[in-house]
Amino acid sequence: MTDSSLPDKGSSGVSRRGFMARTGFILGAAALSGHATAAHAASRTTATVIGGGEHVPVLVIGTGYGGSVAALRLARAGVHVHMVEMGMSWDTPGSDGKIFANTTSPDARSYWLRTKTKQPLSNFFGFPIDRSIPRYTGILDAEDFSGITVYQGRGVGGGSLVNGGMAVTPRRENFGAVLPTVNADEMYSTYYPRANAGLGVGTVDPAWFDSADCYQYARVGRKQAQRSGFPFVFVPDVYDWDYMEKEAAGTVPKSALAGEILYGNNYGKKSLQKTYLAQAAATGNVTISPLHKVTSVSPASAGGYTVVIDQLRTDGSTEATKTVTADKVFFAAGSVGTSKLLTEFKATGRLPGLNDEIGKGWGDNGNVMCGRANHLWDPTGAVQSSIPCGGIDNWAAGGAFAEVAPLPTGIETFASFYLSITKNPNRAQFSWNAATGKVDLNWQASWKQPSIDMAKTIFDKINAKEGTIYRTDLFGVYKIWGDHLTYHPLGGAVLDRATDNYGRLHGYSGLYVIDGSLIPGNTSVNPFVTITALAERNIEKIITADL
Ligand code: FAE
Repeated sequence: MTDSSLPDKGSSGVSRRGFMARTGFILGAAALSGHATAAHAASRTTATVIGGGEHVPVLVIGTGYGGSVAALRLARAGVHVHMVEMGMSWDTPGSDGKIFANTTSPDARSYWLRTKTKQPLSNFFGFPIDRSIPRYTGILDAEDFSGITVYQGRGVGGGSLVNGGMAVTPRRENFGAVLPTVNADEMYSTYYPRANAGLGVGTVDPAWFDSADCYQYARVGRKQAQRSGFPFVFVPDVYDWDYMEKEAAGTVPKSALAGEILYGNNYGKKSLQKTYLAQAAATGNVTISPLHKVTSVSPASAGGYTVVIDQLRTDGSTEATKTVTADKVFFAAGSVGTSKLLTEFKATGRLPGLNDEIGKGWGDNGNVMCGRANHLWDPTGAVQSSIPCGGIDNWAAGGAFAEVAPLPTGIETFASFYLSITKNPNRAQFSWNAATGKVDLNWQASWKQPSIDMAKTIFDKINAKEGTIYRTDLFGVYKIWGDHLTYHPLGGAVLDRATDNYGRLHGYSGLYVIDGSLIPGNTSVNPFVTITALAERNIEKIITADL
């Protein structure tokens, strides 16, 4: 497959887009032994796309963390798994030779069916920075609900394609509030270690960190946190740290040091394509249909479930509608995706026996962003690694854990930037809107105030100590807080409420939830290690008891 199925930068159309839409995807023979290899080596396409009319033992909706764990473990247990993914396969370079667009120059590849970018940092020096792009099934979805924009990855690998790779296990003492019905001893002895190993988690070499230009911003963050009495902690990541050191040395193509992150990393980051999904493919038991979106699941008359799937074109239109049956269906479409499907299916009579917990318990992991303006003697560096590696832990005292995040603009900004995860208690609910035929989420914009208050327990103190101020130019004109968004949607089909204590949906044998929608709104840190560990726990039980 050549590179021409992806759009030219800034072009209004794309050539051979339909090719990807019609092409199936299997990760066969793709398992990578090293992670430094370019992402385009991570997968291989063949015409194995689901045809319609078939019967499959297990169908998994979505290819993010939960779906990938389910696929790998089921496949290793000898079960054939078909994965259905609404996003693209992300295995083919565009006309610039890269699979993924750079954060500083978004193009059609960057956003899911938008004609204008919706960058989380919408402004710079007060000026709006969003730009027009061709509508395309791009990698980052900025999904708007009335009170919040939820950012999500779209494609084979789900959120692992677009996220910062920060792989954080919650502190043991906080776990009881994260997943109250789960045995913490088992999680910390078995499933967190299993998840960390499967994801390829590692930590920056502290000695290299202390000397690397690309972490000047993090060292400034550390110095200022410590001067105000806050602990600075190194945060593990799935980025290949050896590869990053080579990037800094100039011996390999740059990814983290070229500012790649939000729209994909071309090298270095161990997305699920290179870890769980590659291993799943190596079993020979997993097939994936990209650009296929599940629209209906209902009991089949002969047993099992009828699943209706739209095959999408890269302009978002439907090329074909297919119907298959499956003995078992795993919902792994992410917190928002799974919650929307289940809420709709319950309300519209396709799965009326789901219980009243469906759609409830959704939270934003307390996400809020802010920037600070440093003095001229505290430059944060023109070249910043896009991969954060440290955080400020004020969870116990102030309810906030703040990532010291990069601003990879390529110029010196003297800005420190942070994404805080806070103990925001507010929880929203999804509901079916019959008038619009869509699922609504009742999150209110004002519900971010507790997050702002908790983040201020850190940054007001640092500003007072340093004699500095908040940046007001990153999220609008004179707007300090990035309080309109989340990167970390959680909940909507909460464990032991909408499901049993292992993700089996109440009311329907053979239907499971295995993604972030199981977690009731907050993980106290970045969520994907917990999503992966919980999926490892649940699938082990399901394989033993149900298959
Ligand atoms: P997810 O990974 O979202 O996968 C769901 C998949 O299902 C997606 O590929 C969807 O396209 C697909 N899908 C949805 N609906 C359908 C449908 N109807 N039919 C077929 N397919 C469908 O779910 N977390 C961290 O722990 N550390 C970080 O550093 C971090 N940084 C982030 C940065 C950004 C910009 C973003 C957006 C997220 C970040 N996250 C981070 C969050 C993390 O990626 C997220 O919690 C997980 O990806 C959620 O995993 P799930 O398996 O629940």
